Amino acid sequence: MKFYTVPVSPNCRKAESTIYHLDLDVEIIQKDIMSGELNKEDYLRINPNGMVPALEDGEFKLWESNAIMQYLADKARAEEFFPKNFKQRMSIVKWQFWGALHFNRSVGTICWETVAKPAFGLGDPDQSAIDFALDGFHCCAKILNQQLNSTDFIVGNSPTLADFSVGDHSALALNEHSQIPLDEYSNIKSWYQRLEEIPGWEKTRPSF
Ligand SMILES: N[C@@H](CCC(=O)N[C@@H](CS)C(=O)NCC(=O)O)C(=O)O
Repeated sequence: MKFYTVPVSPNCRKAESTIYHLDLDVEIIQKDIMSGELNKEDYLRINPNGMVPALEDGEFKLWESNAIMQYLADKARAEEFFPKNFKQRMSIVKWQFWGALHFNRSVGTICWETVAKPAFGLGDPDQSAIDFALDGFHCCAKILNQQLNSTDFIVGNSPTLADFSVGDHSALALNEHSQIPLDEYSNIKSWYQRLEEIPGWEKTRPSF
């Protein structure tokens, strides 16, 4: 299999970490967003969106990070990480959708404005965008913080795809410049820190 990725991207991080966590034999291919290579014909044949991550397994091509993660977990027969039991599996899928559609929209905006944009030299944080995202963050954070009240990870006491998907911004959110109010949500903060200690996750930590 071949996996196309870029550094720092949370969408790439969660899928690439799944490869390392499950010890899968996959060729990692680093792409460069700024060079325009994602919009060249040969890459658009792999992902017509011109985005990373993407996966090739022979003739089969897959994009969308959460779909890639599910594919990889089933390939690895990772029963604990992505169980076959239908209700357990759907409990994980539910959190993957929630992460993509709700929680990480807010977290992503705040991390982009406060950590990534300045680190890439792309200008100062836009405080109005941050404030708007903070409202969304508080709504979602209450739910996640409550979920993490009695377990170390989102679905039980060991990591699953739910944690890798919902936690994809962990390093940026824990960054000293991030304006994410993690001190108000201690369960989320310690869960993010717990994620950062998982070897396969740690391996893809951004350099800032
Ligand atoms: N929903 C997609 C989002 C992928 C995405 O936004 N990828 C970004 C990097 S984080 C990208 O490739 N951006 C390149 C561009 O927009 O030109 C997924 O989960 O895979």
